[in-house]
Amino acid sequence: MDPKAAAIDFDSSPNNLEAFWMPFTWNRRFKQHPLLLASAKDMHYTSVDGRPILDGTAGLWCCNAGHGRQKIVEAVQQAVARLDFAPTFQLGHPLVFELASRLTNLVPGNFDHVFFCNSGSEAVDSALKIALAYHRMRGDAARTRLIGRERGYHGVGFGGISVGGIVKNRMFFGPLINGVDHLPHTHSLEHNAFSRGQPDWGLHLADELERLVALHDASTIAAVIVEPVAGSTGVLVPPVGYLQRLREICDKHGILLIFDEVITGFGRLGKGFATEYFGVEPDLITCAKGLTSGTIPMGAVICRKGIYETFIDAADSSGGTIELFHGYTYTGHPVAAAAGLATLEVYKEEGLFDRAAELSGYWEDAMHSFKGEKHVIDVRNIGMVGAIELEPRPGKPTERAYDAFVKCFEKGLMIRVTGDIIALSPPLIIEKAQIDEIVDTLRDVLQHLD
Ligand code: PXG
Ligand code: PLP
Repeated sequence: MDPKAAAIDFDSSPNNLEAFWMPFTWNRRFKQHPLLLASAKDMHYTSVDGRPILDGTAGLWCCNAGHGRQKIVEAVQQAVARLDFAPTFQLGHPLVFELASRLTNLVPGNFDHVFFCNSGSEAVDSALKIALAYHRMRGDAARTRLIGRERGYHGVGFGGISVGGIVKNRMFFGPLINGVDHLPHTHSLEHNAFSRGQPDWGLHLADELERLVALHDASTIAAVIVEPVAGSTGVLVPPVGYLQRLREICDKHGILLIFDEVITGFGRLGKGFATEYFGVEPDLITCAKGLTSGTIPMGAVICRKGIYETFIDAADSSGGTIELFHGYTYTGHPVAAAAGLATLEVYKEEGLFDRAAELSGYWEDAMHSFKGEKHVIDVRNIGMVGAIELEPRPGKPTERAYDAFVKCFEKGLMIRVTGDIIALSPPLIIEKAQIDEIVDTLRDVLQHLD
């Protein structure tokens, strides 16, 4: 624990909290019963009242190297003092080129260019735009349709919610972008409850892509986007062979495959990326979160060989122009780039991806020890991710899991809940004894929950 961690002086009365419109939060309830964090170091947060909180979720699936890591902190401090900002439109600065090269080296296979942005949502919208423009640059401009998946989460931009499959994230926001269709999700309590790792049932669901191709015709479809493991809607692990099958069908029909690795990237599954873990190569990878271990916002799209060249060649053949009419003020921000470089160093020096792989068996056993526990109707796991699905209270979905979340926080453990599913994804520096602590605290909470 950080010896400096202590209570801080903060007026947490509802009035003082009012102005901040909190994201994905029941603001009214929160401001009456706030849960506030003051500091963080390694595996722990400290609450404003000075209590240590074990981080069972790496913040929001992002702090894979743990908190307040000296190397990253110092890199950020030095970077902001040296070059606070530099445009990357028609200009550049060294760190962002270095980070792009490091990232392409980190992904096995044919990935050779990186586009930077500031979040997973922006990475998704960037990837969708790159996919659409790519086909147009190749003279295949009719390929405009995008295929997502039910229960997919791809952030909150209009592109991301359109291909995403979460009703509440879509229903309030009008017609969204048109020409989108969805694959079925792969979650089935009936067939797959308590699977360890990848479930055996569900490969046939990938063949639904053939049905969509038959319906729309391949010549109208630009790209398919999926999370290799759906994170946000409760850790839905792909059935054995499912991602391979999607790749085969996309190849057969000239459709780009996008893996949204915002959660699965940077060691979460015990490899750098899910593409390596599953042995399936998409055309575009979106990532964010673990790229800087959550310290500075940054996202990226990593492109398979041939994508970038297509843009360059098309621009050359029209006499030379900007190849991609897309970018953010903060694309490749120097402080974020410094954070990214330092984070990759920490992952490498500490072997954190291998560490995750080594711990994943212990983690799996820990998660599945909840089988038979009060309220538990499913346990799922892969790499250093776990989910415990609770039976909802009759007529009151989400309440039971939310109560578990608050009780865990009171007992010094941070978990994440989505619907009635508890999702766990600790920093990859976690010790076995801390895995035991997560299990003991959560078990105690579940046993006392109505
Ligand atoms: N794609 C995927 C697969 C994600 O998981 C995003 C895109 C969007 O990233 P940004 O950086 O724009 O938030 C995400 C983000 C949760 C939770 O509790 C998950 C995310 C974000 C916040 C909460 O499951 N995933
Ligand atoms: N809105 C206005 C008025 C702008 O000038 C800009 C950028 O210059 C943007 C939005 C986009 O901001 P960002 O590049 O940070 O995404």
